[in-house]
Amino acid sequence: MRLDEFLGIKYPIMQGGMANIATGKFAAAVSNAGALGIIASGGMPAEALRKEIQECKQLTDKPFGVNLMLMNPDVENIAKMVAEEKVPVITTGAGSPGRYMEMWKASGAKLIPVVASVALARKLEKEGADAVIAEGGESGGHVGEMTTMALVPQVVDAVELPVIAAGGIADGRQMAAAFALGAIGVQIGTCLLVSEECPVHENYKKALIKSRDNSTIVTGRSLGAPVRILKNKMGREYLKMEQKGASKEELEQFTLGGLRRAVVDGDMDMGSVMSGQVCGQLKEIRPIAQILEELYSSYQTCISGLAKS
Ligand code: TUI
Repeated sequence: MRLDEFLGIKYPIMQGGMANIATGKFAAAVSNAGALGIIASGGMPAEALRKEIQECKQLTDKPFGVNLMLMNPDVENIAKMVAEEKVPVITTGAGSPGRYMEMWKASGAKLIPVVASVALARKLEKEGADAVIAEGGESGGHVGEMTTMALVPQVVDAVELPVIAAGGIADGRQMAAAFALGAIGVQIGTCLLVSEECPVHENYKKALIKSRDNSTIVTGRSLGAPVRILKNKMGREYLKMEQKGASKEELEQFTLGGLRRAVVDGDMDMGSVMSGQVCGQLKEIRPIAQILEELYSSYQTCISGLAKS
């Protein structure tokens, strides 16, 4: 079954979490345009996230989801609250959601954790996941070690569950490749950052459009929490600090509030401008509906071209 049938939506496309960016309003806009919109919890407390969920419910009658960042300090309360709010789809990132799965299943939600390894996919299948998102390290933000190309088919072979591919997908060729690897659909993030509806600062969108294939770097490897961002002054200084063996506290202090500086203040020098490696493909700011329509129609053109050759 394809992701569009599985979720009851128009396209086999879902939106990635995107902390501090994917509000209830943004997720509703994505859902209204035919993909699955996802509200990101990021570092938000439970009650602030509840407001976003309620706003999303008012703005769309289509399915939507919530992404739980498992490193969130308020994760216990958030886990309970999303069950209370009967959110239709729950995705998770940056850890294993095993301990919450029973409670979420009882609320009727579809559970779709993000995995960056075969081992976690297998574990979550046993614990009751409905599908998994296999996310390669081409993606933005918190990343795993494996590439989408290597990870997706290995997860597809290891579990019976439907697999959604993520990381490195921004056009129809990449979407066709995801299906060729055995995925039932795709999760996209970076290419939606340059949508008209995306609430990031204009400087963020402009920086993405100016960027190239090799414009991203990964910081935080020494802490075991690698994060892909656009290369800037902060990223370069961070890597230097890591090379000099800076402590966890020093590094965390240095990036504290970095995502807000980028998203809200538009500080492209000292902000954490999270982005996937597809940034070099982004050329203009367009409405979400147009981005999705073009992604899907170019995917169809691509697969029909393959059939002829
Ligand atoms: O979670 C993400 N991407 C994210 S989270 C995030 S929030 C943030 N904000 C500021 C600084 C740092 C992060 C930004 N981007 N993607 C899903 C993902 N999950 N990628 C990798 C993983 C992952 C990694 C290890 C999942 C599980 C895991 O191990 C768990 C285990 O127990 O094996």
